Amino acid sequence: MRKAWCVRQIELPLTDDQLKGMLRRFDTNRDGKISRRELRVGLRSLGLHFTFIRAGRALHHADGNGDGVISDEEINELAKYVYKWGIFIS
Ligand SMILES: [Ca+2]
Ligand SMILES: [Ca+2]
Repeated sequence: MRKAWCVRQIELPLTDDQLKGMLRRFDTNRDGKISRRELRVGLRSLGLHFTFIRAGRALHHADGNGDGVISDEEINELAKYVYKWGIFIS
């Protein structure tokens, strides 16, 4: 199970902008903020495992003002955090 934390099945590393663009698409209700649920669903759509835990940790890390959602200003922090998981696109 441990290996599943390391997502390396795809090849090219995402640039910062690509990653942010991808994260913005997680905002399915288009309110400009990414909720924990949207983050979880989005991560799952990338084929990641443990999305419930990951979404919780990422949100906790990136949600600077503690309102429970990731706003556009906070998306940079979220991108930095998610980047460490090594998400790659083919
Ligand atoms: Ca939203
Ligand atoms: Ca926030």
